[in-house]
Amino acid sequence: MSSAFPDLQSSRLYGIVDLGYCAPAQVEAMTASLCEGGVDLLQLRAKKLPLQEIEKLARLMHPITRQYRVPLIINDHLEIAASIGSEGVHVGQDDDAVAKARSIVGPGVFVGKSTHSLAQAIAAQEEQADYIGFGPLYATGTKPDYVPIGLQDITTVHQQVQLPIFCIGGVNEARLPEILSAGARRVVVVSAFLLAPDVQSYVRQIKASLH
Ligand code: TZP
Ligand code: MG
Repeated sequence: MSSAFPDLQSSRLYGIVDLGYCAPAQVEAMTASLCEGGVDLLQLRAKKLPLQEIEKLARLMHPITRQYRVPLIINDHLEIAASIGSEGVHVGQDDDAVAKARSIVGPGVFVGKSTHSLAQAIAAQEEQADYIGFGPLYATGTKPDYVPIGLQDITTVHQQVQLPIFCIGGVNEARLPEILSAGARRVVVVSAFLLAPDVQSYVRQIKASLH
């Protein structure tokens, strides 16, 4: 990743432009609001759009994220990440392995991995992911088929995994105190950001609680 971007260690707040909540026509404005509010990382996640459309959205987002020095991370699509030159990619348990992803996007691009248990988090560390998502902590409509893992493993995962750990799944302002008390240091927020009446100020409030 270019040194023009802050490193992952200093990143606390991760936003996702999820096309389940945000129409393609809103992506540009949403990207700007999330960046202006203060996300440290931003992902493009579009489970149902054709590849060409996803690439178009990624190309729309990238100049904005770059301007804010926010690394752009592409979910699932390694070829799109490689073709637009995003700063990161994110893979799930059923996607390509970290090494395969790295071989496609190149050594300067970080590779994040979703994990849904302590064992998967440890395995992702062994696989040399650059960061992990850990959750879903709570039941969430953004990933409806997953059983929530709760808060009880957050302390242990931080003891056993040295990678940056982003706790995810149902994170919102009301729950943040208990998530942080359980030992989380970094979070991903999706629907609570994208559905907020004032996205920028909601992001700003969450960010303030993380530092
Ligand atoms: N991975 C685990 S939970 C989740 C993903 C992508 C969705 C999180 O979205 P939300 O809306 O913040 O619960
Ligand atoms: Mg995936």
